[in-house]
Amino acid sequence: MRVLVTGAAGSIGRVVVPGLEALGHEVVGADLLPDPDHTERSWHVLDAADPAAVDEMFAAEPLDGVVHLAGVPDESDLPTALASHAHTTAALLDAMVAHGVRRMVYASSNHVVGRTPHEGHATLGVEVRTRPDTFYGVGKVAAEALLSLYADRHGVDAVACRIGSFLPRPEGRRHLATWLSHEDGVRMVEASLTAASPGFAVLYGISANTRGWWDLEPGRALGYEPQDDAEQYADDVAGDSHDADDDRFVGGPFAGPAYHRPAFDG
Ligand code: 15L
Repeated sequence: MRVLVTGAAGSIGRVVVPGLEALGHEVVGADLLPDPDHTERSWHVLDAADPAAVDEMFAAEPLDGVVHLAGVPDESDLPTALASHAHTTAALLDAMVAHGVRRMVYASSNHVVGRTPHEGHATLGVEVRTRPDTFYGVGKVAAEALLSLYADRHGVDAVACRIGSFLPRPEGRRHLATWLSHEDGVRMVEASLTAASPGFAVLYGISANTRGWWDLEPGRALGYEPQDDAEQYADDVAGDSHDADDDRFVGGPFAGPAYHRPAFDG
């Protein structure tokens, strides 16, 4: 497939872009920054929240799908979160409809349900109430709602991947449940890109962690079969570096008071 990857220079993009290329896909990169690899691949330096710039890019590039990774990967004020996650998604979806592109894979986040108490290792399904822990999570919920709207209105196939902790290896106790390995991340994106007619679908982008509390079946139904398990690092991660909020809510520290702030900072 010929795939646009937004946020291609970001922490996930730098793994997913070469991963998709290794699987035989042709990647068109888009980011606020130039191609960090200085390759020959097609690349657009733009803000994905700018509808005119996004439409111009689609007019120039024949595409089979979009992997939307762009977005501020941390908490911000509400206007920034909505521009970063909802406006970018809407601009891309409008361009997809205008230019006949049928598939979006979206980097959503576990923080859309981050304020859910996880109560030990009870499995959390994708059908639970969205329960964001931050304005970051609110922005991701809004983006997921846009995917649903465009799937219903325009028949776009749109897969929201609620990514956990995308890291080379777990760095703390919470990550034993939330880790998404780099290799599984590429598997997740590839499966979401190529699954037959998913319509609007949601999955948890998490590895097959022994201590995970996520229902991985919705991902498996789309062909995402995670291979890695954070448990192999259990002896290495610090056991006492997290406060009580880490233990109560699936969003970990994002759900704690350190992240409380007014919606409008300015
Ligand atoms: C995310 O969605 C964030 O982008 C990242 O900064 C981490 O907080 C990650 O989730 C996580 O939950 O570990």
